Amino acid sequence: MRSTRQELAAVLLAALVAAPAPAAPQGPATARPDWRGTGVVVAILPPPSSLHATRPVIIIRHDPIRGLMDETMDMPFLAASMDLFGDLRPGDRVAFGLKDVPGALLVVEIERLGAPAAGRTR
Ligand SMILES: [Cu+2]
Repeated sequence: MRSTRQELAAVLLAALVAAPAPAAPQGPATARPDWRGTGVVVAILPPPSSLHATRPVIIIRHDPIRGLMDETMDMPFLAASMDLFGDLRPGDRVAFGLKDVPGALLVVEIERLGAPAAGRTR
């Protein structure tokens, strides 16, 4: 879809200019989210992936995020560490927090809402 392609491009661009993520996993307390949203996990891509060479990427079909994006869309977000994702799998409904950093939106916290997705396939 057009908006998804544009956002993919935006993430790739952002990846070029974004400062390196802090390596130390200090936890979400050190990174208060600027935005909070809900949605469904579409894919989790450990690095290296086609979307980023060194950072984990999660694609979330996010609900409208008031004040940020009014549409539901599939959108990739960068994360500092795969540890953030725990045992999340595609199909899981999640609540997440985003940190607005120069040129990118980072997922800084994410949790499953309700039971794991039914019929998950690895
Ligand atoms: Cu979006």
